[in-house]
Amino acid sequence: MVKKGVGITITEHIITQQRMNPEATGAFTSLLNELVVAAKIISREVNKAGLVDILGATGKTNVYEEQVQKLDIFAHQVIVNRMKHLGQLWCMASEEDPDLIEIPSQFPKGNYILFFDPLDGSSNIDVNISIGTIFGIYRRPESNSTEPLLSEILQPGIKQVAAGYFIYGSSTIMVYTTGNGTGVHGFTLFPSIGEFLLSHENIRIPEQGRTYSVNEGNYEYWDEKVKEVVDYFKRPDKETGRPYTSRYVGSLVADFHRNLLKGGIFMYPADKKDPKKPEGKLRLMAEANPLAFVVKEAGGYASDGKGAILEIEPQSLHQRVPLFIGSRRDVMMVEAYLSGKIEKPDLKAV
Ligand code: AHM
Ligand code: MG
Repeated sequence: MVKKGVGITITEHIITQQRMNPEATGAFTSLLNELVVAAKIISREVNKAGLVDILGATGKTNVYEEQVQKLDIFAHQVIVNRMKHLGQLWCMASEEDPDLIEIPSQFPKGNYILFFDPLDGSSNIDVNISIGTIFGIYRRPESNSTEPLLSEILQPGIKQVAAGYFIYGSSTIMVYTTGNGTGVHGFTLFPSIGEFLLSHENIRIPEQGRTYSVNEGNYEYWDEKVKEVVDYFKRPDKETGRPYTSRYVGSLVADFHRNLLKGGIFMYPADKKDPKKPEGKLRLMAEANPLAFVVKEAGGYASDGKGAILEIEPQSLHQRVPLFIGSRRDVMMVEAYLSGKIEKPDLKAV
């Protein structure tokens, strides 16, 4: 990994990127900057969590007899509160809110739409494993509507103008891209100065990985083809670098980040575990689309097993989708097999 340019702050970077776009107004810069502030606040709370036992169900008290809030609800509120007054957003949608989040009438509205998962990996919050915030930004479609309409807000992921995530781990890192060949860049939070500094410039995901990430506890709930493809990654074969190593943290952001840097494939297939979730667990708008946008820009690929995640026409705000994401060759092979283009899993066929 190239680690150069240390000393460039995220703000500086966003401004430089903005200058490359002649139509840019600065609106986008202020939007991203405010998101960074929200993430710093979330990061501080996440770091504090183990110390003050802030965790627990909403309404419980912590060791100091203070009213505590679930950390994911806290993160949701921080983002909504910081973003609503900016004047750059047309509306927002969060994984923690069933409805569209409108901008209160006392604040001006803008031309961007923000989708986010405030604290992804919620099952890992209280066990000190990395969790994250995921975001995807779209432009408001041209229309005469005076209020946000769901039918206009729901756009395919390919229309995102920026996407990324914050990972709260051994360090807090922000990874983002504005697409269109501008690259994927990572910034590490230096707590002593409170700034994100460029640490991972122009991240490229390896064409093929050596790692597969999936919750294999669901094996018996998968269809036969998914079982077969996972078995394939485990079967030894020198030529294609198998068996792959298994790595599954259970925080999408953490699993994705590792595979982005080192190569690999993350899978959350559809399963028969819960009849209410026939498409698997992950959400299209707040989770799959932003990471699909990032991975595409880094040279990778994301599929639902039939086609590109970024091309899916969303039908609802919280729609779930099977997700196969990571190194291009690995994901292409899985898609080719699951969609019937090749008869058996075979990395040499793609
Ligand atoms: P969440 O948004 O409620 O945290 O759920 C999403 C998380 C992902 O981070 C992770 O990849 C997945 O759920 C893990 O699910 P499972 O425990 O079923 O493997
Ligand atoms: Mg999530």
